[in-house]
Amino acid sequence: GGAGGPGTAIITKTRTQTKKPSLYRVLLLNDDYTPMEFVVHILERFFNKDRETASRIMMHVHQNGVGECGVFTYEVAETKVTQVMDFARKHQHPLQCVMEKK
Ligand code: TYC
Repeated sequence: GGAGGPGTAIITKTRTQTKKPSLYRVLLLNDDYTPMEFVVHILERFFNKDRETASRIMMHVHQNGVGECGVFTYEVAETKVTQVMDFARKHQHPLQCVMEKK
């Protein structure tokens, strides 16, 4: 039976929005030249961190080489990376910002 003829069937599955968007970590990488204060400013300006949280993340990156600024959907993460990289370049700092799938 089924609309496609003998041996066919149409199965329709209805579900209420169980698909969650993929999430991406935005990471800052350490380098020897970008001023600590500049990194703290980046975290306040683009990741809405308070000064204390921003300072803690900056020191984590300084000591460990890499650290998480936030977790976002693809488009938002991409925008954050671009904003940070453009701002760092404008101020002639070598700061690197990347995203990775969680
Ligand atoms: N290591 C830099 C310094 O000593 C500070 C720094 C921290 C740079 C975090 C980049 O993502 C960074 N001035």
